[in-house]
Amino acid sequence: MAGSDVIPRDGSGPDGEPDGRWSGPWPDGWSVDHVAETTSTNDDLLHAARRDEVPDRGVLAADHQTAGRGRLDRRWDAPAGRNLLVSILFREVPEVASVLTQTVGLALVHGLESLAGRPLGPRLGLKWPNDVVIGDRKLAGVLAQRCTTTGAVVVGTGVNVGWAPPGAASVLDDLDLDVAPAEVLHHLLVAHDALVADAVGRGAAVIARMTTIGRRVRVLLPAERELVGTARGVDDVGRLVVETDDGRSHVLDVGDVVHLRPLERRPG
Ligand code: BT5
Repeated sequence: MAGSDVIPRDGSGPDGEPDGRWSGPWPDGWSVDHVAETTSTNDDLLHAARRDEVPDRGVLAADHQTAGRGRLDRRWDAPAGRNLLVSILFREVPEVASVLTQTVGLALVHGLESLAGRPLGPRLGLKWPNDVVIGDRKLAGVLAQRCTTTGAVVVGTGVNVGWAPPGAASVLDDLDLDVAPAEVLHHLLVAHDALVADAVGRGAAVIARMTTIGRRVRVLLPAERELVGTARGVDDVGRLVVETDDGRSHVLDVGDVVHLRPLERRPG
């Protein structure tokens, strides 16, 4: 995906650029709410989903989360006001729910390219299942949760805009972009609209940006099991296909991936 001229700028400010404020304007169809502090934007939207308070594509952003969560109840860290902490409620859920998660991740990649005004691949890409990475360092994580009563899905993302913990990447330091979290959200939503409008190209675009494919990986599985092999692809329902050294293929639903160095060939 090329730079800002490719992505339509619907809903941008009077001078054609979003102005970085939470008041918007936002692209059509998104209802964006912003709070200074909450426990977790995912938790808030999961509660709201049950009470019909928030519409489809309702968005909640916070400057600070006191209990920001990753997968498996891990923590998500960010100092107040520096990063994008946001969740989106999808009441209309496709048959394959992982499409929602992947689309948000890819929309972030495309949104950042739109902000930069140039392509940022192959360094900026997706890492299976739900990370956005620069090289092998995490720039953003995506957490999808289903509301058991309504079937709605909340997709939350934490993006390191101005701050990153040690070993992780940020938009400021690694892409050299000094932008406000609200601006990143604006570009993410515009890019999301473009991806939804091109449902056929979307799947291929996810695969094209999935840096895990072709890599030698260690996948940490539930119950402390692990698998080492080469990631061969992602199937139609978002599962990772890993070929182990004995030539067998394994199709994985869940897991944490570590990208390894390529196997060194022994001389002779
Ligand atoms: C994720 O989980 O990557 C999903 C993170 C989703 C956070 C958003 S923020 C808005 C919404 N509301 C929430 O409460 N959550 C969502 P996982 O793959 O499990 O990664 C979590 C791990 O990443 C932690 O155990 C840390 O090691 C690491 N980590 C924590 N904060 C980080 C950060 N800012 N940048 C990079 N890595 C981080």
